[in-house]
Amino acid sequence: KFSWTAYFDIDDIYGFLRNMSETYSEWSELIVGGQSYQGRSILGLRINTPGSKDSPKPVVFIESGIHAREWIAPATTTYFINELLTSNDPNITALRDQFDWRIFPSVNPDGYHYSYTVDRFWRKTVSGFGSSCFGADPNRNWNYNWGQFSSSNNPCDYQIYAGSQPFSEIETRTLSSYIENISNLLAYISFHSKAAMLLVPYSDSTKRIDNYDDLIQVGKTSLDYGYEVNKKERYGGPGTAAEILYKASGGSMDWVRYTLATPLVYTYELRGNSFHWPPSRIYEQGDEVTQMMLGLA
Ligand code: 0X9
Ligand code: ZN
Repeated sequence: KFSWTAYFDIDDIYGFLRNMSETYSEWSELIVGGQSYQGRSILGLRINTPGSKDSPKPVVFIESGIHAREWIAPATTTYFINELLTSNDPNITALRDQFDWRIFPSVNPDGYHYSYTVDRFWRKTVSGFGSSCFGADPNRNWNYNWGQFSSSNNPCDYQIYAGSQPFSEIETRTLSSYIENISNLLAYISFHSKAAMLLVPYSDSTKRIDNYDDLIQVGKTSLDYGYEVNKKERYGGPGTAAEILYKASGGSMDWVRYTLATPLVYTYELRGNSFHWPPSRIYEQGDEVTQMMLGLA
């Protein structure tokens, strides 16, 4: 039985999505954002309450779990889906009705399963599984300034191998083409852990993008809302990864911003003092993210 008191493997997460799409079929549908190396679908949920056919709503895209070991991200994302579909809080029902949500709890499903069953700290995809070194960092593999910063060209690098070329990984290649075909994309949000900070594009440059001030202002409001849950430690930022974390190239958010000129693009680094943040923390993180999404909206 699916819950937020434990971490679940990919089949259970996908089972939850199927279940929700059946229970709330008027408001939601299963969507396939791409494919994985081992033949899994990148499954997500579209949440779009009726009445929007005539006047399309702005799309908010959530990409979560691109790094396999950051389990709090998929757990928080399913928590948020559950809030959107089941809450009676008028703020949250308004949030649900206001946007056309595309939410993908685990965009690296093979890596997540490998982390769940074999190697807890696995971060990459599992492409080329069977050879002595396999997998690439899917957040170094997107086709914008590929291979520049915090990127390795060594397939044996456990963390930041950027892949043999941009979009060498089927996950990033298929997901990027799904994203390109979305019209009306207002916001692209990526969930990672565990730096507890809010990042804005670009990650490999301190140069400020044209709506930087707006992004920071909206981001601050999002963090203020989140603070009401934890009330002790603030998230760092908002700021660029280049300024407040480290420079990194080939990430999804930079590609989305550069290629699609999406107005609102953020990476939320969720909390944790280890990639294995105890499951007892899922509720708090889920509530915090729900508030942060309200702040953003
Ligand atoms: O290094 C990363 O990919 C992210 N940090 S993590 O510890 N979760 O691995 C930071 C991502 C910053 N954003 C982009 N590079 N697009
Ligand atoms: Zn990450």
